[in-house]
Amino acid sequence: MEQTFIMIKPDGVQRGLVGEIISRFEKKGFILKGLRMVGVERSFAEKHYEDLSSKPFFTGLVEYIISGPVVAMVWEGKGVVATGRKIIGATNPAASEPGTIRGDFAVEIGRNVIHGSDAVESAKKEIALWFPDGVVDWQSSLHS
Ligand code: DAT
Ligand code: MG
Repeated sequence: MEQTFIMIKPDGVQRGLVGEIISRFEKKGFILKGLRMVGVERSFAEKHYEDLSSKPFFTGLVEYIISGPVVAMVWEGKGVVATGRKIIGATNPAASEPGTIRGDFAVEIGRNVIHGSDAVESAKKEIALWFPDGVVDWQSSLHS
């Protein structure tokens, strides 16, 4: 089953949006398979964002991600990578539709609350980076 990597960034944690964000993914019907609160090291943040290392905003982005704990998650479900990106909204909150997480809770592109993998391949890479020991392989027992 498809999985994606979702991270609530330091501003999302500090603004008390952890429950709201988890709730949106849960209510949609996606399944939480991994959850960790982490204080990220600089080198780890640089690795996570290595594809953006040539961008002018890279240093500021890394500073932001290491400025406080983040909540790292693995969510599972049909089409969860693409649908997760829709739930999150456009990168720049000025362009994120109302009803999306960034559209509802963010203003600044440099404080956009949440990260979500942009493709199935990058999701696999990011899950392996953030959850090197794997995730919990549980199935619902609601239906016996
Ligand atoms: P996304 O997080 O939507 O996948 P991305 O991978 O292109 O976006 O960039 C990663 C993060 O970098 C993004 O969430 C916020 C920051 N960022 C992107 N473009 C930026 C820009 N032009 N100025 C400042 N920060 C930017
Ligand atoms: Mg991205």
